[in-house]
Amino acid sequence: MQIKMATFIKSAAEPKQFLQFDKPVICCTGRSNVGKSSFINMLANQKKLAKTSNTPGRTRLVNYFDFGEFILADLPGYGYASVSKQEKVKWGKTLERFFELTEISHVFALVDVRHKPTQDDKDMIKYLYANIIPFTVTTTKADKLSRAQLNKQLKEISQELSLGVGDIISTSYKGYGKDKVLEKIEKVIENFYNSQADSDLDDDVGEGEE
Ligand SMILES: Nc1nc2c(ncn2[C@@H]2O[C@H](COP(=O)(O)OP(=O)(O)OP(=O)(O)O)[C@@H](O)[C@H]2O)c(=O)[nH]1
Ligand SMILES: [Mg+2]
Repeated sequence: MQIKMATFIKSAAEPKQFLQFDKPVICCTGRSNVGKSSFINMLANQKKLAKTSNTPGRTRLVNYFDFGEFILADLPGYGYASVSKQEKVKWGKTLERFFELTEISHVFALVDVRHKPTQDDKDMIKYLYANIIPFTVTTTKADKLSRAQLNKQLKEISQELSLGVGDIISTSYKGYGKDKVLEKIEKVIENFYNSQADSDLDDDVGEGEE
């Protein structure tokens, strides 16, 4: 698939501002500074669609982007050490409410390929598992490693997260891995409309019986 358009829709600071859509919603999660906003820009083929920053904790809101066939939501990063405990709890709650209130078709759970997944990364992935939210662990910053280092890291990350190496998509904001991400998104979109068609069919059956 090809991305034909990508525009910013809106930021939401609190649950009552969260939006509902009639197209699939795909999210990016990950630690502050992992490269969520850069990942979105890479997919959009735009440099400044999502604001990126050297300062961790830049994205403090849920930012919605319209990608035509789907919605991409950039979520606040977790695990930012210099944030007050109070603020961390608030972000955690906002994220949790987001997951509760939004029908999510897929999550790209981003982890930095240079490091072992942190406890926060593991907790995030556990949360997705427990809540039956489909996700793909996606590593960022592949351009910072040699091919050999990259393979070694991918192996270690997959072991840490009890995944197969083949389950992980490795990316870089320079475009590496973009084709695999788009392939995944294409399947997510297909599933979304197939399951919608199925539930329409169920509705029809229901009406016929009345
Ligand atoms: N070399 C390299 N740098 C990257 C890559 N992705 C992100 N970065 C850099 O990492 C820093 C953080 O990127 P962001 O995209 O702002 O990270 P974020 O996850 O959105 O961060 P928060 O909004 O703070 O949670 C920036 O300096 C980016 O330029 C990548 O694939 N390769
Ligand atoms: Mg960001």
